[in-house]
Amino acid sequence: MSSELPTPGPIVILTGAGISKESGLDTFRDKDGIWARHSLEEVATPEGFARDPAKVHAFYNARRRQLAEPDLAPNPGHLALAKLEAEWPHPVLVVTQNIDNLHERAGTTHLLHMHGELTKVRCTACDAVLEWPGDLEVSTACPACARVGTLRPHIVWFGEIPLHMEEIDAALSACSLFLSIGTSGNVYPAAGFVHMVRSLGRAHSVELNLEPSQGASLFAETIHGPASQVVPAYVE
Ligand code: BJW
Repeated sequence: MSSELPTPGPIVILTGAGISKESGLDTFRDKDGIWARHSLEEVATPEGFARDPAKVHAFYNARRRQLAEPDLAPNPGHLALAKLEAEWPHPVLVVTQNIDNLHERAGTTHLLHMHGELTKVRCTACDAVLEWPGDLEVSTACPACARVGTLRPHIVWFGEIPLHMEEIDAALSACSLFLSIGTSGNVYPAAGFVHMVRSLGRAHSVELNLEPSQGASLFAETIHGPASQVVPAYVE
C-alpha cells in the first residue's frame, strides 16, 4: 500500500472466516457453512459443552486435524496482510475472529485471536492455557494440575466474553484505517467495531468481502470479491 492514503497511520484489520475460505476452511453462515451441518447451540455454547462434552471435543478435534493437513496453507490474502505489516511504517494490528493459525503461518506477528485458538486448550480448574496439536478427549488429564475432565477448547463460545477486548478497543480508537475482511458482520462485539471507528471520526473504514455484509452500509468504502484477489490488490 502506498503512503498516499489520506490519513497514513496505524491500521487495524478485522478478519473473519471468509479470508480462510480459499485455503479450504469453511465459513459459518454461507449455505455450505459450518452452521449448516452443526447445531450452533450444541457445539459453540458453554451450555452445549456442559451437556455433551464428547460431542464438542469431536467437533473441535476434527477441525484441529483439518488444520494439520499438509496441503492446508495461507492464501494470498493472508500473505498480503503479513507483507503490509512488514512494510507499513506505522503499527498494523490484525484482530481475527478465526481460530485457525493461517495468519501466523503467513508471517503476521501483531495478531490478536479474539475468539480463541484451535491449537490451544484451557483448564477450567487451574486456568492453564496449553498448546494442543492433537485430539482432546473428556478423559484427558490436565498436564498442569493433573485433574481429569477439566480441559476445554480455548475457544470463545456464544455468551462468553471475547479475548483482548481492552487492547482491541485501544487500537480501534487510535487507528487511521480500519479494514474488515471476510466477515458477515453477524456476531458482536466484532460487528460493532465499525460503529466505534465511525463514531470517533478519525479513521477511514473499508470492507473487503465476497459480497456486501450485514453492516456494509456503515463502511466508507466497500470492495467486493474473493479475499485472495481483493486483499492483495488493495494493500499492495
Ligand atoms: C468471503 C469469501 C472469500 C466467503 N473471500 N469473503 C442475542 C442472543 C444471544 C447472544 C447475543 C444476542 N445478541 C447479541 C449477542 C451476543 C453474541 C452475538 O453476537 N450473537 C449474534 C449471533 C446475535 N455474541 C457473543 O456471545 C460474543 N460474546 C459477547 O458478546 O460477550 C459480551 C461482551 C462483549 C465484549 C465485552 C464484554 C462483554 C461471543 C461470540 C463468540 C463467537 N464464536 C464463534 C464460534 C467459535 C469459533 C469457532 O468455533 O470457530 O466464532 S461463532 C462464529 O461466528 C465464529 C466466528 O468467529 C464468528 C463470526 O463469523 P464470521 O467470521 O463473520 O463468518 P461468517 O460465516 O458469518 O461470514 C463469512 C463471510 O465471508 C461472509 O460474509 C461471506 O460472504 C464471506 N466470504 N468466502 C472473501 N473467498
